[in-house]
Amino acid sequence: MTNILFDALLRGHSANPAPFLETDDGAILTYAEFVTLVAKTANVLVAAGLKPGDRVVVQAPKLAQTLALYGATLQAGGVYLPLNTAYTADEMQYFIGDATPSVIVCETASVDALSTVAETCGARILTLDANDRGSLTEQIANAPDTFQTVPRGPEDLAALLYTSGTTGRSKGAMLTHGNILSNAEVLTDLWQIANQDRLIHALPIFHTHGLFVAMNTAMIAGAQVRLMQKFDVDTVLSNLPEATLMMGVPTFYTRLLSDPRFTKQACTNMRLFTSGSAPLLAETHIEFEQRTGHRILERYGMTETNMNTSNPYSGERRAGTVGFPLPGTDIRITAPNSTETVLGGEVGMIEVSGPNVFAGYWRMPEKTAEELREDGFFITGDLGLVDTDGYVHIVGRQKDLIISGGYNIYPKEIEAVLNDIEGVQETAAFGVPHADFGESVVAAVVLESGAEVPESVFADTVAKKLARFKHPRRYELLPELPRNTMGKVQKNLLRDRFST
Ligand code: MLC
Ligand code: AMP
Repeated sequence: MTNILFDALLRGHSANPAPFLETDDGAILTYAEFVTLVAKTANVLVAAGLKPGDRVVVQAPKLAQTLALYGATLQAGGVYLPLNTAYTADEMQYFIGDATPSVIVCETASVDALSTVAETCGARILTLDANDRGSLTEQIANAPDTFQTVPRGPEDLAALLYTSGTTGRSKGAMLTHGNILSNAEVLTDLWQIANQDRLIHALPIFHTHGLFVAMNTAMIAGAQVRLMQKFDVDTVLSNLPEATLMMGVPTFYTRLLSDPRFTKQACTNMRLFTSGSAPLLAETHIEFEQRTGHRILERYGMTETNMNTSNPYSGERRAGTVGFPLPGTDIRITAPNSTETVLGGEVGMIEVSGPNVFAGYWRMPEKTAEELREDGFFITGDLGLVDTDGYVHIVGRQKDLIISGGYNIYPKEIEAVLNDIEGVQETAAFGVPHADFGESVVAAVVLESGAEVPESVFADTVAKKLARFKHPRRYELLPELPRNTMGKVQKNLLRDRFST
């Protein structure tokens, strides 16, 4: 019996002695050792109560063991649900309550905050700390090192990745084995990833980019991965000479360019730099080529759809574009609120269909129906056009979303927290240009007449509820918010006024 994603990623590596993961402490795990670690981990998850189809919530440091949790969940037929390590207890409680996992893996320091919600949904908590210790590691030491892989087909769920809503609550995007595998195979082939590759992996492993795009393609190809705790210019520079491949968000590349040690000589072995998750400025693309001789390959994706488009590996990588639809993926550009496609070259809504497109939102059929059309096209919320040469350009976003350093921040979430503060009448969160993160968050606040609220109250309240990367970096007190004749807040005016 087959388990299509697990088989493609790991089955062929059970006796592969080649190095797979090299961590910051210099430790190297071979593919064969990793497959054994995955099997042991799967035994622990099953002993903790995991059954096929159950969710495994993971909020854990970036370790080889954390990646083994991903492999083990797949092998045991579970649904992997990774969460940002920056999320607060409030945020975590929502995700756990919504996903009702049977196993939660978190750091020891988070156990108290999560135990009530875990109990409510009947989940067992296992711990995994940054030093690779905790109850998970202890149980793995005594676990059997083989595991009978649970069969899974293309329609079975493999992962649940939360993405915030432009209105209301975060939604879990249901990704099937077929979605994830098809996309990983296409990218491995298109970008010619092979076992001679050595990948600089500085992305977090709780999002599509670092987990699926980077790790799945590496595993399919049998490539080596230099797994870095986080993006750090010094660590990347010292590892560049042996590397062939790097995947990053634009902030990685602007930070590298601001260091004079980042030169053509530093990249002599490099074969490919890819960028995505946020717009790469054409000027960064051009400066990068002048400095290194490499043209960054920009691609476009999202949590619900995996990757949609990519600039070519061999043809022209065009600055300011995200390239062509991936093989098997269709892109259409539609007129506002319709399925009619616009005339060639005109701007409209980017819609995507193909085997990469998710199966819908977890337990939210109405939201699924709003965004996933009956003919299989997903309404991305991104505005774009296809030029006469077939390159897709993203020109804006219809969805109210801020992308900061590659992380998505939904203004609605910030506004809801601020609006609850006593004395606050209304608020509007919006993004302004930021040299390092691309965009950063500003909140405009209107107080009730006569109310006085010190700024520290805004910052403290937000800090209790929301992950640090979502916090407004500035608060602006206004007598009222600018609105159009329909009463809608004109965030573009706020953006223009406060972009300095
Ligand atoms: C960290 N901080 C951020 C931030 N990251 N604030 C806003 N936006 C971010 N992205 C906070 C820190 O908590 C810190 O708070 C302060 O900002 C400065 O931290 P730093 O040391 O400069 O940040 P650093 O740790 O270096 O992180 C920056 C980063 C990281 C860009 C390296 O954010 C990152 O790895 N981003 C990648 C995100 C990603 O993988 N996205 C893919 C999503 S998938 P304080 O308290 O010190 O002020 C997707 C689909 C697709 O979108 O197409 O790929
Ligand atoms: P997420 O929901 O976190 O997966 O983020 C997906 C969003 O990131 C997309 O809908 C786009 O708005 C944005 N995005 C991803 N890649 C690119 C890119 N190359 N250029 C511009 N925006 C991008």
